[in-house]
Amino acid sequence: MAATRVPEVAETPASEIDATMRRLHAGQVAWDDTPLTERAAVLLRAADRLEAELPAWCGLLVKEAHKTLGDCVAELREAVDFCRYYALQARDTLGPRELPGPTGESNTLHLHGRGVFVCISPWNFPLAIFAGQVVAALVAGNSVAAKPAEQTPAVAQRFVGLLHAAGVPQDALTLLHGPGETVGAALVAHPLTAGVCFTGSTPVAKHIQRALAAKDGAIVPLIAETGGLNAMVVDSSALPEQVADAVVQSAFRSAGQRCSALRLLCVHEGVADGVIAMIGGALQELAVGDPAEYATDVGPVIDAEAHAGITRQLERLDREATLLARRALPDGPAGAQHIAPCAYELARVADLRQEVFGPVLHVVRWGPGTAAHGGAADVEALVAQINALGYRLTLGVQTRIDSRAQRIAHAARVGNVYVNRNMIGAVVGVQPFGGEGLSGTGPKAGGPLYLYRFCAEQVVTVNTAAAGGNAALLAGA
Ligand code: UN1
Repeated sequence: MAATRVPEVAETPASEIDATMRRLHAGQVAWDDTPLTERAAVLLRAADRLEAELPAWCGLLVKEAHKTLGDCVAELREAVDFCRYYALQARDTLGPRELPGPTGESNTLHLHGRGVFVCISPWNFPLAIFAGQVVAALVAGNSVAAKPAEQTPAVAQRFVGLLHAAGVPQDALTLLHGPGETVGAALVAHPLTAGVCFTGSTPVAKHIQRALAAKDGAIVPLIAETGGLNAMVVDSSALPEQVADAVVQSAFRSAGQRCSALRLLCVHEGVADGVIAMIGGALQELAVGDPAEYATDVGPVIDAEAHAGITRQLERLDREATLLARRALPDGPAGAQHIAPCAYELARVADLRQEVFGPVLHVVRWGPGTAAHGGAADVEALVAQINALGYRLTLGVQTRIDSRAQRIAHAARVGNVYVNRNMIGAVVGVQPFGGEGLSGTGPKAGGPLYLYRFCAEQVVTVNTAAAGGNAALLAGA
């Protein structure tokens, strides 16, 4: 399937960026003064519209992001959930709050928008992550300069149109198109930028952090959600069928193009052969093909550049690792931009050095018999090796021993642990999502702390005794 962009959009000229930021800066004041209930109502209207337009959104997501229909429906659901969750969170938690203190004064905590928030979002969730960032920043009282991924401008454009129609003022939200290196960098460096929310690669997040640190004038917060080298720990008590199902969902769904996806399956040596054989069998059953076909499990990767990059990484794996299984690709155009789902065995956890953002699973064995060549002798050593990878996003655990699952979860330095299930598709509100270390800065999207990071806090302390005294004097006068 060809990587068509629908429609071609022009890059925002450098000369327009400054004027746009000034307009958004001016517009933020009125938007922040709009009652919280009204800002929340805008998000609720947007959620209703999104839901009503499900077929059109699925059509656009398939066309522009090559998502399977199942992924499109899940993505729309997530976007709707973000709008409703942040609307209700904002109403419940962002209003003024009296802080009890000594008598004779009142103390009130007010939360305001920080100013112009720059939201930079990825192509792998062009609707859900784009929407989540933008509506969180807006409902907190910020104006937003939104820069979507270059690969998915039309989804972003349609969503911004929907938000404007739902009541977001033109001067509170603008879309800017173009590469991160030019448009993204100019937005981050702009003096009026009051915060940056970024989802994408770890190197780009670090680049943004350095650029923010180099700015004069203010210390600007960054919310970042980046990559992962996500592992699943399988012990000898795990249910093999459950493991195979969880692995296939976590490693190959969305063609592996999720930061939460499983990259490293760590399977106990006692059950490894059986589990690997079962995964190899399941791999052959995956329907690889046209994402617009209802039955397709694995569609193409996003574009030719991604395809070429993953292909290079696979050439390295062919040299350095052992191929365990590979699903043959369909012939012809349907297979043109697909990566064949596959699994490779590595000797050690530390041999996994980079995230392969595609349907590529790495497998290592652990247990006493593997220690001689650097394997982990026990589960504690295994978790220490996984922690040493430095990414701290998701972890899967497959065991029938509850206390072991709890011990692993406690020792693992990751943001989201999934026990005896797949490890993707965090549900907004109940599974706040995000990591630390090389995986990001938090707070977790879809969680109770997220909106606060978009807010500036102000405490107003009033000497009420003085006011009361004055009032009493005046009354007596
Ligand atoms: C990403 O892939 O960039 O839980 C993050 C999940 C998604 C992850 C999105 N919410 O699978």
